[in-house]
Amino acid sequence: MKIITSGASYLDIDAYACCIAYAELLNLQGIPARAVSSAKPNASVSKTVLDWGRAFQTHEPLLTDEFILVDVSDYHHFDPLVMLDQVVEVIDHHPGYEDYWAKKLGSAADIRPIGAAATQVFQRWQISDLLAKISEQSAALLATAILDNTLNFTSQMTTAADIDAYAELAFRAKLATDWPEKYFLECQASINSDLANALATDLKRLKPESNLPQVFAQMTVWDADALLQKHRPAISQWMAEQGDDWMLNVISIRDRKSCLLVEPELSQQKLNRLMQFGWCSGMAVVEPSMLRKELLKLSLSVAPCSKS
Ligand SMILES: [Mn+2]
Repeated sequence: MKIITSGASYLDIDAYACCIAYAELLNLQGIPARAVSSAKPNASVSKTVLDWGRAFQTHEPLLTDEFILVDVSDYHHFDPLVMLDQVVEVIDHHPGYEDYWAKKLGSAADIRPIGAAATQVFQRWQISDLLAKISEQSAALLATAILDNTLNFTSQMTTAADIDAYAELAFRAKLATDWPEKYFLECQASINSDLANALATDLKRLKPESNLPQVFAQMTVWDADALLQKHRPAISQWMAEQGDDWMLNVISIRDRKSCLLVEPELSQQKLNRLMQFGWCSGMAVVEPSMLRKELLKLSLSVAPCSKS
């Protein structure tokens, strides 16, 4: 059995969509495969998305299982059900582990800079000549993952392939033209209703020697100013409880900007080594918006922080 899974701590819409849509494709091709995860979906898996009703499957682990990882390639963060030496395929768009997997898996490692891993999975559907048979739900999931991960096509990571994939998938899923705005407003509503959970389920803990703050949270909303106006004190307090080196990237789709909330001086200094920021009372605005993986990429290109 091929087990399709992703990261350990939470599932965003991209990981969620890739697991489900890729399992569906392999099953259509006659390959036994299941979407399985120990992690819970985060705020990017909005209410309407959950209502599409495509849930993960349960699975009793067998020694003969093989693992396919989607939307993650850093093996420190794999779902705990994964047996590392039985990983047979990796599909991801995060930087840092390309060489490791290329050596291990050759062409079965598909790790490249692209807006969404969902686009990579879409391309597998396309190549398979089975696209006409994709379920409406899988098409809707992949399309929404592309919207989210490309920040409604405003991220610098967006490629022509992401735009083409969305057009094709949105058509097959019969998504309304106002779905992007509706989707990001739903994500914002979900964050508003449970702030601590939203922060905890899009948070990455990075190594101390990394050139980025050790606690790096991110959330994507329609209107970041409204969110921060309402919740800034609570957010700052929650983040400070996670450590003394932290940042939060609040991506505002409507305004095409990132609000970086970075209160510790040390954390601001780390970021200042990567690019210029105009700090103003613990915050800097970046236009156009930036994703965590873009900052990660920048951080890999400068010399490591000294471990003093
Ligand atoms: Mn992704």
